[in-house]
Amino acid sequence: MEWWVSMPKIELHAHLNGSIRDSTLLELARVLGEKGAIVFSDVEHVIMKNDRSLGEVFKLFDLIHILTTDHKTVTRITKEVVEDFASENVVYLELRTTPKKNDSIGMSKQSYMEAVIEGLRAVTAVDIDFIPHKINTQDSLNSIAMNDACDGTRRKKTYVRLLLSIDRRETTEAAIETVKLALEMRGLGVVGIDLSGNPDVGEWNTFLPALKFAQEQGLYITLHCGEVPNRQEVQPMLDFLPQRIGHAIFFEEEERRQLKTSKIPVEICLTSNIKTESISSIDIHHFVDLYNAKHPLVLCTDDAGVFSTSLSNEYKLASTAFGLGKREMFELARNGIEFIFAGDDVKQYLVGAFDSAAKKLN
Ligand code: 6MZ
Repeated sequence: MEWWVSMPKIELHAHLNGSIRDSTLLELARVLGEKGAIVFSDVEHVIMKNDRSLGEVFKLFDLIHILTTDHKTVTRITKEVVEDFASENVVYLELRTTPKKNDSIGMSKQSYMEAVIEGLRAVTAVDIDFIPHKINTQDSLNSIAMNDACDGTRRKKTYVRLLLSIDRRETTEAAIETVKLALEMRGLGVVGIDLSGNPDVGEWNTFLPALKFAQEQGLYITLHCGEVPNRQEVQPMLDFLPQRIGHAIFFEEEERRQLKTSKIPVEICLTSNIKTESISSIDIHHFVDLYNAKHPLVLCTDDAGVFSTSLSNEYKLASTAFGLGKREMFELARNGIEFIFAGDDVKQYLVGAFDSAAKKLN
């Protein structure tokens, strides 16, 4: 496992509230239990349950949101989630979360996101770079050179960028509000929009106006696409030409052909797909077909907390299940640089970070 942890990695599909440590969820549940807001023994086994259907996963999210939705807790979980990814050498993290509004505690979508940003600022274990700024290429190369020269004495650095999620339960107006917020928060590391939530709920046309607006304004877009069979949706989603899609499981032959022609990168979440039984067995996972076709792919965790996984574990799993060696897995991770929603300066830094790791790991 150690090798998979020390390999630099890029995480592009991680939901904040799905990535919380079990220990934190249990602690939050205990506190709410003591206040009489919930019955701790009722929720304990729900949190600790291992395998869940996709439907059960969304029920769990409703519970998690009860436990986490106050500003202080949002800040805490953000800090912990980022530290956990950084501790396994994730050098670039795109974290996505659904901005939430809760009048009873004075929370607006904006104040929710401010609490997230507060969490990024609170990270102490590593240097977090989340504010986009123009650094020239020479600076970037110098910074890698310094990293190498100091060899371990310099603090580790992780880039973080944020995606705002539109939940499929939301109305068109609510979705547009999220896009407007993303535009306002561009200077604070928000780079794009994600469409997620229970795939059995809502319709593509409800979100299309908000997504079009986001696209026109130059925000990057990633869509959960084909997580359940839905013939009305996959085609229009591909026609929309998002910068990336997540999952891409239930595709008809023609849709898979269109995907391959379009070269839209796919965020692959192996453990999530297996645990929710969207895919019955790993050896029939579409990773193999797409990988063999040299389609752009990136391995991701989806919900590291909910599915008890980590990005290192996803790489190890793919290596074992598909018979790929460390060199191929390293290349796969490195190829992710091309699909990140960040500028050339960040890409340049990451190329340097992978080059320098390659020297040490080989
Ligand atoms: C679709 C998912 C998901 O946004 O509250 N989410 N949406 N498919 C999945 N596959 C398992 N996993 C998570 O994080 C939790 C939210 O992310 C979305 C759901 O909308 C969930 O409520 P945030 O931080």
